[in-house]
Amino acid sequence: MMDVEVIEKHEIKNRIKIIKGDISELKIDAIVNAANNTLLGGSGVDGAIHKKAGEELLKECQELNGCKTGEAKITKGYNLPSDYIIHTVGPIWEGGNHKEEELLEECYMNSLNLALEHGLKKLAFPSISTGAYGYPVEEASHIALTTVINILEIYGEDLIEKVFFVCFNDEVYNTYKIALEKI
Ligand code: AR6
Repeated sequence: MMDVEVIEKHEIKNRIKIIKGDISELKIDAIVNAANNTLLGGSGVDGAIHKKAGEELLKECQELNGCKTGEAKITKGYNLPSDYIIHTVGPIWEGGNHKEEELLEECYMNSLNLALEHGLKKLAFPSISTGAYGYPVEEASHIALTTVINILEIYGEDLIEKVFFVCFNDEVYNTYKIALEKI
């Protein structure tokens, strides 16, 4: 027989879905962008989002005055299928002793808080910091999942219904799957 704690954890895990694909093609309340401090676009997921959303996104981003590492800002989705984009800036991996873990946690927390403030119940994250910023995906996936699970324990399904983790390739996808099973 499962105890209450196990059942609760199982229910929270059901609100998380790990999928493979291009986050810019997703139609959801909000997608999260792994941006940089300028918020003016770049390569990777940031490049794909800006390209698909169009010039209007860049214009709105120019008004935002950048974004500090670990913080998050919201814009409309423009030509994307999704309604909103939450831009967050992950830490650059510098070996692990430069507050990387804390800053990565903040990215997930601040993004979820912004979603909550705007009444956005379904959102999707890319694997923040694990591309150009070099954060090892095994560590990053564990941080991403545990941080989100802890927040979903506080905010019920009526507030945050579903969180998707969108993995761009098999390696990232498999790492997230294994990380979730271990929690
Ligand atoms: N959909 C989902 N995931 C993607 C996509 C996509 N379309 N494209 C790439 N990924 P990265 P970072 C994955 O480099 O490490 C930019 O230049 C990718 O495989 O996009 O946070 C910014 O402007 C990886 O698993 O973001 C910053 O300067 C993950 O997304 C810098 O890169 C993150 O890779 C941010 O670096």
